[in-house]
Amino acid sequence: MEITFQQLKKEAESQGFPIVGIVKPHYFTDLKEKLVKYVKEGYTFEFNKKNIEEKCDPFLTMKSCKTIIVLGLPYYIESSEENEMIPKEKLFRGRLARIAWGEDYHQVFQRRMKNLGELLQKENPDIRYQSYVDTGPLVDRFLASKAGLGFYGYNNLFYHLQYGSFVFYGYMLIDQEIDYREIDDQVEKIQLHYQDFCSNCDRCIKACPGKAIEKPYRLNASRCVSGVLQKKGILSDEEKSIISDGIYGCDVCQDVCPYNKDIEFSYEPAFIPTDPPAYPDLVELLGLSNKEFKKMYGNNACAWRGSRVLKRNALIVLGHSGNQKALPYILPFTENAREDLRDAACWAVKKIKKHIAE
Ligand code: B12
Ligand code: SF4
Ligand code: SF4
Repeated sequence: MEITFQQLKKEAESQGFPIVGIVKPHYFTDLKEKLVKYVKEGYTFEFNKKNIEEKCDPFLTMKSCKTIIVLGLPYYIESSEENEMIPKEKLFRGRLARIAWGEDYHQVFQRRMKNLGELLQKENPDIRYQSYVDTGPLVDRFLASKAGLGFYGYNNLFYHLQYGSFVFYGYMLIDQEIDYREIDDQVEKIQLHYQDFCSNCDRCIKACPGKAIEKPYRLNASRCVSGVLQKKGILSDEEKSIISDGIYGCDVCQDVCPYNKDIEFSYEPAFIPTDPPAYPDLVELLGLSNKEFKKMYGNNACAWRGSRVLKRNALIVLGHSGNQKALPYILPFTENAREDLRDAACWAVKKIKKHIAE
């Protein structure tokens, strides 16, 4: 029995996905052009070197694919002191970007996509599906734009008209057609992704701490704080200088954007920060054993890079504080066996001493 778009929307909403769209799979020639241009201009990133053909041809992932279901999960939680997202005192606290508030969105997505897949199979036991979020073979934002779910901002983020840019996207490839006639009214919206919604605005470009938005729609990932904080090993002094209080992710280009004012909040309980809080205690983080780190941070989106990267970032943030009271917590790391931690600690000590001397 053929599934209708309305049915799909209802099922997806029942699984906590308020944003649903569909894309008819085909070879994405327009994406290919963009990716080839990206590579020619040198805008590649370590996560970005996967096979271009795989990104442009959904049939290489699922030969029998008939529909791509695009799902969006808004994550802009209202901040308030009551839910302890705002620190009572800011001394020696770092900041997690909103992508790392609460439970890891990859886990939330995968669980819900599995439930949705099973619901679809209840109606049609023959359906086969493959689901992905963030780390899949296709390009999440490109699919969202193809499904007519919103538009691109100059900051490279994809905007939903109701929920702004604070939305995660994932997708499911299924081997069954959905009645496309029902989304004919979206056809016009599908063209949205090529329109310029930002003309006369450059707030994100100006506010970006790493000057990573080199021109509209073009992100230099090697200068993006979010990318720098994920890097392993020793960071250059220039990289250290663009980190302020962030230990994972950066929200600056989204926070300054007028399209993110008055957006609908996400009431998603999974994304309310608990342990770790949105502003983790850096001294506590530096003292965690691997086992304790796993317990506290294991279900958070920032955990995949491991405790060493976060501890290195915490040392750099302490350095930026310029506060000599942080020295007793940093100094032991200047003799750490790990070169990256030693380097970050020595840099932080120098930074604080310079601050005191000024
Ligand atoms: C690698 C990666 C990163 C890297 C590099 C990003 C990059 N090079 O663009 C780093 C670590 C820096 C990063 C940072 C962030 N990321 Co990231 N990242 C990814 C990932 C895994 C792959 C991106 C990719 O392959 N890009 C390839 C390029 C070609 O595609 P694209 O990024 O969609 O770029 C589009 C635009 O450039 C646009 N475009 C290009 N030219 C033109 C011209 C015109 C005229 C127009 C209109 C559009 C346009 O078309 C491209 C195709 O869709 C995706 C998940 C995924 N698998 O897709 C998440 C993803 C893009 N990231 C996401 C998020 C949330 C972030 C951060 C906000 C996290 C944070 N708070 O720190 C920052 C934002 C940085 C920013 N300003 O974009 C979300 C974005 C959601 C959204 N609403 O847009 C995604 C989709 C993850 C998810 N599944 O939800 N990320
Ligand atoms: S996430 Fe931060 S560093 Fe990256 S582009 Fe946006 S403002 Fe710049
Ligand atoms: S801040 Fe301005 S230029 Fe940047 S994405 Fe928002 S509207 Fe576009």
